Amino acid sequence: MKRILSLKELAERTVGLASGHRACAGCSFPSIIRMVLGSSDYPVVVSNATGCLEVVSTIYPYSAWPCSWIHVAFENAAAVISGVEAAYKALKRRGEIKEDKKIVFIAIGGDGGTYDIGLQALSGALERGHNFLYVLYDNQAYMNTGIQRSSATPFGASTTTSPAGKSSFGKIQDRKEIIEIVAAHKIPYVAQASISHWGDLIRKLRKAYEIEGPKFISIIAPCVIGWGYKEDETVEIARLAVETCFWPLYEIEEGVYRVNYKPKEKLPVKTFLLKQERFSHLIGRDDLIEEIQKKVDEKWEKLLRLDGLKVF
Ligand SMILES: Cc1ncc(C[n+]2csc(CCOP(=O)(O)OP(=O)(O)O)c2C)c(N)n1
Repeated sequence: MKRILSLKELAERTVGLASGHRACAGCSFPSIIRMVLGSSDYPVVVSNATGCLEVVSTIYPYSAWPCSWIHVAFENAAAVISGVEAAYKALKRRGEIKEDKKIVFIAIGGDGGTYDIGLQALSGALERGHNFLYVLYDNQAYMNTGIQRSSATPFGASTTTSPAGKSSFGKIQDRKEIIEIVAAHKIPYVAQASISHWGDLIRKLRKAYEIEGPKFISIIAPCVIGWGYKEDETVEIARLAVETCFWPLYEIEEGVYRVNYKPKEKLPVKTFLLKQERFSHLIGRDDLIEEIQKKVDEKWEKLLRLDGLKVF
């Protein structure tokens, strides 16, 4: 296991998303990508599904990516990185790439490109056992096309296609359990992380880069526009997601669940919800807030029960 980098070391690494990209002020994914790229000791090849990240970072003829980077469709980030990784293995077999040369392959997608339309490509790549890391930046809606709900959008959130109003309180369905779906492929490493707990995130990334086979890390990605909060509150919102257990930090390594962070004092989920415009219609709807709290508590208690258990 490689040691965790300090923030200073990470900042000094030249590999990272270059300044000058056009992400919104306060967007969380530039930090996510800097950590993802900066944590690798090896050259990196990225396939990036269409979505906000791809759109803002590669406006022709510019690119903010200092590594090999492939823009792919909404649906096939994992399929494309599978092909690249297979080609790399073939080139090694032919002696065109040296046996000891290590390259890290990463597919990156938003929640729409992962939970929804890219799910079949992801599932196929996991099942075939390609040696790659899938990074999901989970901003919980289709932000790039105008904040439409996705299957990652939380219960009760208002989006343009699940608007809160007189006859609705926002999205009526629960989030899809993507971590459990991915884990059901019995891959070596699955984790959930947050930029607010950067030491944990870097540790997870560096661990993933050393593991052979498919890896999946889901990172919460607060969105200033879609969630509705002030630009300087991004890390705070991500932290509240963790401290309320709305977004628990955990990993499943070789089938063993591990809860990585147990808040000393679990904050009520209300403190996370009511900081955001997408939930502002819940003010005065204590019944719905209680329902959300119940869902959070159930999931957290289930995780605590699983902590330390080997499930496959
Ligand atoms: C097959 C297909 N359907 C729809 C689209 C239109 N489209 C482009 S990006 C996008 C939303 C992306 O959402 P997400 O993956 O959550 O990323 P975000 O924009 O939130 O970063 C959609 C619907 C498309 N490009 N391809």
